[in-house]
Amino acid sequence: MDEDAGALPPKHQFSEWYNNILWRAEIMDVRYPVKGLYVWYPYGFAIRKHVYQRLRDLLDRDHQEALFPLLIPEQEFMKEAEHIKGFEDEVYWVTHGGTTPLDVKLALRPTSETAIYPMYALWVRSHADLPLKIYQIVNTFRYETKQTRPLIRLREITSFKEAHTVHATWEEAQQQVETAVRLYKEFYNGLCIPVMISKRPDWDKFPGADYTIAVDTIMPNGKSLQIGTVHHLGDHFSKTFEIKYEDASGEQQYAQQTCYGISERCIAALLSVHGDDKGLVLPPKVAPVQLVIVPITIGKRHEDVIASARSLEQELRQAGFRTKLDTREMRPGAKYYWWELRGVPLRLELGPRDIDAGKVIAVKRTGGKVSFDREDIKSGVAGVLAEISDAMRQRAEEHMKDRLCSVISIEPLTAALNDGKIAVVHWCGGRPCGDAIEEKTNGSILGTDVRSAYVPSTEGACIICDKPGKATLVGRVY
Ligand code: 5CA
Repeated sequence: MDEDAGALPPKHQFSEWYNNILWRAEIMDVRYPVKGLYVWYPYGFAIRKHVYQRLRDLLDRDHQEALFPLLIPEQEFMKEAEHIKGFEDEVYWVTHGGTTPLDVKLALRPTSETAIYPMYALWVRSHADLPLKIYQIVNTFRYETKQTRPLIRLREITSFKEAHTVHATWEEAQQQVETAVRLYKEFYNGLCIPVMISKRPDWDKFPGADYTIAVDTIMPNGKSLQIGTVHHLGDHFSKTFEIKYEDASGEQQYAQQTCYGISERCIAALLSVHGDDKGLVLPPKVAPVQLVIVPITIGKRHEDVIASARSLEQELRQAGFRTKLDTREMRPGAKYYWWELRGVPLRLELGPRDIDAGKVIAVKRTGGKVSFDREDIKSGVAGVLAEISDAMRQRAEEHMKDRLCSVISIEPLTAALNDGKIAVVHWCGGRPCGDAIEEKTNGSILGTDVRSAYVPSTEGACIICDKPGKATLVGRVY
């Protein structure tokens, strides 16, 4: 790593900060020679591992994990009309096996409905097979034409968690949509990332869905980032793929379906929402290293300090904390800088005087120092890590609140978006007014039916036509 390449740009220069933090903290290497494809460094991958483990744990409560093929035969991919329309410009096709042209072209999955649902047609037989709730975590490919960005808009999405559920009735599928939204809220709460949940306008729903509920967060530059979506698919796909079940009275019925996905955008949000001018700030629950011990060794006490630090490391590891003892031959200050950049939540400093006094000094990545009695180190550390999580969550929520505003006419709306805000307006729900809002402000309608503690679900006159309208989020988006 090029450690001499100057300082990290300040966080308020967000795009430079983001591009820098990715290589400086060894998250992604962007030098892979294919546009939109990036390489996970080991440290970035370790963050991913902890984040995705949390996602798995949440899903494993009542979903089953499975794995479907990457390649989808053309005739399956082409079955659902809306779905094809939505994805036709984004699909990579495999046309040859070696030098032999394939009889049937194969799509690299952009998402897996058309890989999974032909199998669901075989698996679902009777109402006793329902509900069926399966997920997989895979790579997917989308030939994105908007600007690609690491972790945010990829052509190979490496960490696509997609869940696909099958239900007997539309209402049960609707219930599942709500359950999935709650699950995503819990996931992001664990990452201390505040979210806005809303119903996307019809023209922005998933191709082939009845409706789409989106989970967005606000990035430091004021743009909103869609970090998860939940789709009610109705019977669009079950009719195309013949997913039918025999109901209690022996009748054949088309099933009702949902699907919901999260990608490595959750990591982009994690790094961006919490980071600061010194680098990353990772929530303890997903930090690959939760505690770093930096021994302060001076002169004769070297051996003694290292021995104490080792025993401290061992004790904390045994207690289940992801602990790292940094014995490299570097100045302590350089080590502090190194671990701060990488977002380690708590640094423990141990010098001869601390050892003699039976103390350990702890420095929080979120600011502030505490001194622990060596004997109470385990409970002390656990308490401080919990405090760090709370402080991070609170700080992120304050940021979100600061970014939200209410607006009742179009000029102030444009001004608010220019100012990096996400605005709540009233909108009648009609496409012409929606288009007018988007064109006049160069923004996007995120959605209606907003579920956020900071957005009152009021009604009022549409910002364009004055007819009755619902609270609607508008912002600039990634
Ligand atoms: N089959 C459904 C649910 S799994 C689906 O594909 N939905 S999606 O198109 O909305 O994608 C799910 C989530 O993946 C999105 O909400 C977004 O957060 C993320 N995502 C979509 N495209 C990309 C991309 N090119 N790069 C990174 N993440 C992406």
